[in-house]
Amino acid sequence: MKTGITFGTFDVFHYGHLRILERSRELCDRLVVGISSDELNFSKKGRMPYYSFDERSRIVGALKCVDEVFKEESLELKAEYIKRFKADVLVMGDDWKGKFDWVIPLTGCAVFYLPRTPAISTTAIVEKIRN
Ligand code: C2G
Repeated sequence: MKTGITFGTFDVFHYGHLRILERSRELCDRLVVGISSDELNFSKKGRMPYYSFDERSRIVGALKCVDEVFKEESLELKAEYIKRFKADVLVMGDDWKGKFDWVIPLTGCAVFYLPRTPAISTTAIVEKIRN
């Protein structure tokens, strides 16, 4: 049983989020997703998410390709999370390319960075709605 793990805020859920989760699930038998806490999002992006942690974790947790969700409190705890869920593969969008290779020697977990889905982002969606 190969366990995959990925992380994100998944705010204002969109197609790019869906595609990374579906492609992550193709690389494993069971997919666990760390949903950034509201506070972690604030530290990453300088603002609170539009959707609360509860809403974001409920939306992602409802997806057929996702088996379990949990709260991601810090980017630095990745090795602990990988060990907690016994993940064999970490999958992230390639905007993070190389940023999480440090977990490999600590966990033996493989790391894949997959191409981002072009031309879609939470920021762009919010801007479009605003205008
Ligand atoms: N993503 C994508 N294509 C997009 C937008 C996002 O493939 N058009 C991917 C990102 O690369 C990431 C995932 O979707 O792998 C979640 O994106 P965000 O919600 O923006 O999460 P992020 O801020 O990248 O947080 O510990 C890592 C962080 O929690 C990741």
